[in-house]
Amino acid sequence: MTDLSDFPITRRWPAEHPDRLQLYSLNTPNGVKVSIMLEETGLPYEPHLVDITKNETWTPEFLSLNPNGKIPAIIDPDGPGGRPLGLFESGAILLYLADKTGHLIPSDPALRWETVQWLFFQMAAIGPMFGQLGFFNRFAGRDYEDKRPLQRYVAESKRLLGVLETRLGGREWIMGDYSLADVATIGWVRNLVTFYEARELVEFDSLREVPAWLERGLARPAVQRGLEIPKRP
Ligand SMILES: N[C@@H](CCC(=O)N[C@@H](CS)C(=O)NCC(=O)O)C(=O)O
Repeated sequence: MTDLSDFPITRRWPAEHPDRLQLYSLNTPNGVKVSIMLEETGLPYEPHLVDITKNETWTPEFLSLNPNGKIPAIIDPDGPGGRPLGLFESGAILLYLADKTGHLIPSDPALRWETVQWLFFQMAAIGPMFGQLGFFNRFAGRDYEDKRPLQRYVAESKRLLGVLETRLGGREWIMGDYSLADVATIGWVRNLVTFYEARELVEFDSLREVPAWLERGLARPAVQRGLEIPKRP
């Protein structure tokens, strides 16, 4: 049986099945990227709920796996060379899982890089900008008198949705075929128009391609399962 005792995180979140990939996460837009990916690939895994509302990512055990104190993070007991590998940053984890399983990334080198490019677009633009919009529209920033930060993130989020809208013209998915770029982006767009209550603010319904793409994504059984893993308490 695989021994994960070298990973202090397993003391707080013990592995019942140490031979399976260990997922430390919560079903936030960043968290669900990995659970959707795992559900899509069919790789056996054991999810552990890390409650960010209780600051559990800032415990020494969690920080031992991700010094940046953020979900999601994984340990793959069967990493490179058959040795356990710990990994954080959702984009890195998606690429790792795609390479490991041969799923959701094209093998053609040019198409592979194009997919990586759209993954980075989500990581560097969609996630941070939508996240700030959420803060200023739905959470603590909502009470700020100065509305300029909110306006800035609304404008930038609308612009980014426009980029996605253009890209999806004539394509069913971001890369044509379903890929990890869609896996990375679906949860964020869904969150923007639901949890962050920004549907009207960003004039989502004036778009054609993005809402249809979101609907296609949300219809996938693996996406539906992944969005609930690990479920908020
Ligand atoms: N760039 C990171 C961002 C991860 C991230 O921001 N995670 C949030 C939840 S969506 C978190 O763990 N927040 C807890 C906190 O900051 O206390 C990734 O993509 O993995």
